[in-house]
Amino acid sequence: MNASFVIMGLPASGKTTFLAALWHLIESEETDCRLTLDGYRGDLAYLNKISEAWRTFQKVPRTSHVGDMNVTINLRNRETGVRGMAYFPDLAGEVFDRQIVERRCRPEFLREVSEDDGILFFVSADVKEDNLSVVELNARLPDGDAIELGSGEADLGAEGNSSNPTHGREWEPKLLPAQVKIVQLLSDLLRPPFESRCRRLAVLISAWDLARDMELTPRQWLARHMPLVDQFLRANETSFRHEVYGVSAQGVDLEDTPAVDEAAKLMPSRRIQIAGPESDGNDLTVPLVWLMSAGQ
Ligand SMILES: Nc1nc2c(ncn2[C@@H]2O[C@H](COP(=O)(O)OP(=O)(O)OP(=O)(O)O)[C@@H](O)[C@H]2O)c(=O)[nH]1
Ligand SMILES: [Mg+2]
Repeated sequence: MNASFVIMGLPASGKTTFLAALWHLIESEETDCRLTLDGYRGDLAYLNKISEAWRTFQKVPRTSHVGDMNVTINLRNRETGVRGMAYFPDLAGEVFDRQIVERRCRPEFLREVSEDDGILFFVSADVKEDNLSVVELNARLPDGDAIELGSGEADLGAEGNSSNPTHGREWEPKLLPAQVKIVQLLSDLLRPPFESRCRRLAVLISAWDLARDMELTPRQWLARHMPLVDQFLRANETSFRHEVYGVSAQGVDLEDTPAVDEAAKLMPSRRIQIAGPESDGNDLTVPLVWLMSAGQ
């Protein structure tokens, strides 16, 4: 069951925190997981550094600051005894932002996608204002009547722009809503140079602790907050066999001191929460098992 996973996700979508929590979970064996650790290859110092940060309620470093990391973790299925190797490339989210804007990708990504046994696609539940309609956005523009007519050249800033707040920020591709970017990244995989085939896709809604009070299933959350992504996936079932999980790898919002104090009383692995289509628990290996079960 050698498996290569492709990890995708915009900046700050929870990729590294997931890897940090996963490494702690399978290395410490504090709780039972479907997959157990059977060895590793790659930068152990990096894995230990991020999982140490995770254990001590520190933010894991942004991948753009430390550089992309590739790790290979050997795993064994506790129930079947089948051994396998899982390859996790931990890339900075900026790599995916660049793909959207520049319409180019790295050759390694092309190769990884052609060999992939499943994609882990991270989407943060901490999206603010991503699903505002044009009407709602327009309502936020300053009132046109408030323009100071006749203020003339005296009002021009250093770059020749008026300092009047009604001169909004110029649009640029990075201002696209997250769900538009996500659909672009997924639809890229349907066209050359990517090989067109049916892929398994686990959508991991990270920071699930922030969404839990909404009492939605992860799939309902996606439909409510990222309807474009939901519709895209439903319309492309033959290209993406997908499952949606809510993942709270960190367990709490690190800015929420009382919640952090409360979480610190727990065994670290118990902080992890994952809501899946079948059950909830703390076993982060469940989406990996699902991805690896292709063809069964
Ligand atoms: N509340 C909450 N926040 C989380 C959780 N997991 C990650 N975060 C926060 O989400 C932010 C991004 O997490 P990262 O794991 O660094 O995300 P990333 O996708 O690796 O980001 P890049 O390396 O920049 O691409 C950080 O501020 C985390 O603290 C979680 O389970 N709950
Ligand atoms: Mg990262």
